[in-house]
Amino acid sequence: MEDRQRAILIKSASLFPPPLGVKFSYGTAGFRAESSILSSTVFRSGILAAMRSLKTGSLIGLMITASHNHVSDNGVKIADFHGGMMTQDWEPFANDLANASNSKDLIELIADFAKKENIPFGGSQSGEVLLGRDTRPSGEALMEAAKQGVRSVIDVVATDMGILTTPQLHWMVQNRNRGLRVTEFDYFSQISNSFRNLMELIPRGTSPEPFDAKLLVDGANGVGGEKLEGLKKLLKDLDIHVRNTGKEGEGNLNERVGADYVQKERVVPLGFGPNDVGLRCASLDGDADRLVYFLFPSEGSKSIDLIDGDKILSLLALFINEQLRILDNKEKMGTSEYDYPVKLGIVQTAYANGASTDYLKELGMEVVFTPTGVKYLHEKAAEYDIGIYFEANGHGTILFSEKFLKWLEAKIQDLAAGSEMQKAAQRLLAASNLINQATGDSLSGLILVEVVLRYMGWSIQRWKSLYQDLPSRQVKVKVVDRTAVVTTNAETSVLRPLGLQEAINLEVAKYSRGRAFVRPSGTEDVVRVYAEASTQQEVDALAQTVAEHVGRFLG
Ligand code: NG1
Ligand code: ZN
Repeated sequence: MEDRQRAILIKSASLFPPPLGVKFSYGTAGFRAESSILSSTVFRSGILAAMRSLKTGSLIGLMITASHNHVSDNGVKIADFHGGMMTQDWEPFANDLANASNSKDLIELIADFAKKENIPFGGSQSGEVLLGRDTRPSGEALMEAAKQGVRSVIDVVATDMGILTTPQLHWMVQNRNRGLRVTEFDYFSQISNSFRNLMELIPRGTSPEPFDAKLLVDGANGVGGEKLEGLKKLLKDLDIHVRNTGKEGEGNLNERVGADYVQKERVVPLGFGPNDVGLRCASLDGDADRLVYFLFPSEGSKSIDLIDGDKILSLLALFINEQLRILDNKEKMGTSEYDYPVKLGIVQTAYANGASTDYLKELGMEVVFTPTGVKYLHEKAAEYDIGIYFEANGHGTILFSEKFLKWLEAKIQDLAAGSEMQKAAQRLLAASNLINQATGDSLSGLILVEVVLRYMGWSIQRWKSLYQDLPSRQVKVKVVDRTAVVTTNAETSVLRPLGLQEAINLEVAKYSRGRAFVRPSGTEDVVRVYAEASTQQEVDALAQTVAEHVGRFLG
């Protein structure tokens, strides 16, 4: 590293001293912490993103958000050149950077890593980092810290995109690196144009009942509601009403609102009431990368009927499968030339309701499991021609491989105009343009769900009855050191502390259809407990005793 670069880094790093005695870890979704202790980590993440840009010769993204967490928290994560999460190979370096206790150690770490990775500091290569933030008040100052980090690497520019949803930033990085225009208008246009294409491909007169266009959306008082207000102007045919938009007087970010609250607590979010009984409702999270639907079943009821990520996944899988079935009709095709063995894969985590997995498997689909965190699900889904992944909490998307899309485009040209097969191919192509190919996105996901429900002619009640969820319960246990829990088998069994898994097994064995697992959260200082059983009473008891075991083993 040349002297000029070293001097710039030393000077700027001295403005962002790290907090004493805090250990940061690049977890499920980057770094997260109470916002007041984050500026050094965000500044250093700016350096990291700039180095990644020099290394890859591409645009890199940096997002400042703590998603569904409390408004006083914040976080930072890096979007890699393909628009997905940063390569896991760089996570140890990210941790070292965040935890370096002084500027001197920091510069040495940077110099060593740059040498090892052949990062051309001050060479012919230039770089760029695209930055976005959610609506958290702490975001503004943290954005400045991130920009200073980026700019302290010579020849790397920082482009501030202001307030964005997390998926918008990922989408922008992916598409800019493909040479496309990526303003917010481009993002909205792509969604609305493919929505229109899909609407035109809905067979007329097939729906058994008139479709209720009205949709109520809980924006979690975050960035998603405001963006949806913008997007919906381009969407005729949908009657979207956004609540909890975060405007003055509407309430606080994620406080008794939003997808995480609705999914975990199963209660009506603020802003919804008895007048909404029976209506189709959806909930976004604070940075708009999660989506769940819900239904307020009756006036007196406090709880809701939840339609979680697993059921969104099932609906989308049915739709995709149906189009593939139409396309694969060999008799009508009369030729084997089209007989492309499309591999459709479904990716879930251990949090997926057991009933959803059974349902998908009974339909003959290939279902695979990964650990929690979209970085794992996304990577797995990308192995298929069409990979559909969703976490139960509503974070997910459908990935279409380049190879499959090329094949699809060629087929659309070849197939008879207006034929059922051509329409099926067009629907798949439109769906691939609609739903975010970089990461799970509540806005594009919501619009795709809406159009698929119309295609199916389904009400939310019909959708809900696809299968009956097994009663489940999630609880959090506060512990001194969550890293003391080490898991294996896609997080379904505990290796350490010794004896904890045996204790869980004994509890699970007491219940019919019992299942339980524990894992350390990657975003909060807790150990999470998940349980399933055949009745709510049983599952509550199971979750409770497992939580007690966790407390005892880690106390
Ligand atoms: P952690 O805190 O690691 O459980 C949570 C979610 C993940 C993922 C990340 C990122 C659950 C149980 N966990 O991770 O699925 O969405 O946040 O936001 O919902
Ligand atoms: Zn989120």
